[in-house]
Amino acid sequence: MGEREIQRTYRGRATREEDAELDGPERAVVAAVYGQKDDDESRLAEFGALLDTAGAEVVEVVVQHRDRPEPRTYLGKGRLEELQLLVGDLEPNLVAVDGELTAGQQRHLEDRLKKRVVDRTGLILDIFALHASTAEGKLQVELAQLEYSYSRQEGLWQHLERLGGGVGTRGPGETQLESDRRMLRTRMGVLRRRLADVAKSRDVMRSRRLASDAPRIALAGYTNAGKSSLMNALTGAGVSTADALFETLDSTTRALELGPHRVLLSDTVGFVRDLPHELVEAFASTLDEVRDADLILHVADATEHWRTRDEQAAAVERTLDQIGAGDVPRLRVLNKVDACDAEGRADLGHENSDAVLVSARTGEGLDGLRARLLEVARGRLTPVDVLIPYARGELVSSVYASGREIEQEAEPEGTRMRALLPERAAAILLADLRNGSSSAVEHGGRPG
Ligand SMILES: Nc1nc2c(ncn2[C@@H]2O[C@H](COP(=O)(O)OP(=O)(O)OP(=O)(O)O)[C@@H](O)[C@H]2O)c(=O)[nH]1
Ligand SMILES: [Mg+2]
Repeated sequence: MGEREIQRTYRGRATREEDAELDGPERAVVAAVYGQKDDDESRLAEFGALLDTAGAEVVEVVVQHRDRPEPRTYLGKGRLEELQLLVGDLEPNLVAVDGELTAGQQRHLEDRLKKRVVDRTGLILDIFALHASTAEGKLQVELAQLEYSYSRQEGLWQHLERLGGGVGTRGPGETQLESDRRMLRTRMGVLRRRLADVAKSRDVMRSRRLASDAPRIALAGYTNAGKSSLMNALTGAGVSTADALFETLDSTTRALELGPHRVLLSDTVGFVRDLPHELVEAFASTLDEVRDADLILHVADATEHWRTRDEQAAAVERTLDQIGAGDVPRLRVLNKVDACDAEGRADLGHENSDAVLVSARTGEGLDGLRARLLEVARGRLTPVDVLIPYARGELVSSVYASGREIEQEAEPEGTRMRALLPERAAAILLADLRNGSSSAVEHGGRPG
């Protein structure tokens, strides 16, 4: 099967350039069912930002508060009538639903409103399609989109089956559905195999990184928190940043030198509330960097209201659990403090006593962050303090080969060396010394 451009979920255009050629953004009416009243504002703001990133502006909003959506129609009767009137009045390009629609609900709404209806998962997939730039990213997005369509078709299929077969369900419609599903399955199989191949070649690089002694540190957090900006501020990596959601899809890893130490810093895709599970699965291998990290820098946006930040942090933690990174140690980083006033900063300090406050924009707090990362790098090394007999000069070279913070001093019986060594190198050095002249070995106690 030939390569094909990934399709955006709710329209055929595939690039930002093509979007820009249109006259302005598409106009969207938003509909949502929310459980609690008090977080409408932050939820709608976030959904608006998602739409904005996808190239649409919100012209009107209809929110209903209830525990769960109406099974068949999503909104209740009254609200749906209201929405229908609004849509008739405003003539938007689409209706965007901040929630997950079943295949049946989506069809019902589209039939009723005579407009394109996009749900939250569809919208997020759309943004991923828009931002995917590497071959791997494109494969991952296409796989996620197909899985999404596939599960919707299953819904449709069950719907037909529930009708019990017989008049109106037989014939080409049914066959078409089956052959569509077979095609989807075949294509998904191809994509999975290709992704496995890409992952294999990436594994070679990854295992090289795993073999290196440098601690691996992953930036993770809510989308738009400033992870890539922080990556750039620390390493000068030149990763693209923007006031857009899911600007980053592919992982980037750079070395960060901290005096005599170095760590490997990785920037990855951001998370969001209710991140479609299709995407989490499709991006699983990209998220290896996070799962295998020695430390996760959980970056959060200090300018958000604390309640929103708490919810975002909870969503990030859930996703980290989902990808198997639940046990990796965390360091909280609150970014964008330059945009907080004095009072806001004081509150941040009280609320998050062990978080590091930084600004990727002004560089404020980055020294403190570097100091924390330095601690991590030092903490992974084993301090040694040894006396190496003059006859065994090769051991002095071996300390220089992998040691950090090395101190050397000539003593009557040999060379005194204090250093921080990777655990394995320390074990080998001590064993070598023991084999040669066992009396020379001492160990423990930090140099300096
Ligand atoms: N005021 C202020 N804005 C910042 C700071 N850091 C990042 N930003 C802005 O926040 C927006 C998002 O920054 P990114 O670095 O792209 O965020 P990200 O977390 O990588 O986002 P995704 O890759 O989309 O998940 C951009 O508009 C940045 O200019 C900061 O320290 N202060
Ligand atoms: Mg980014």
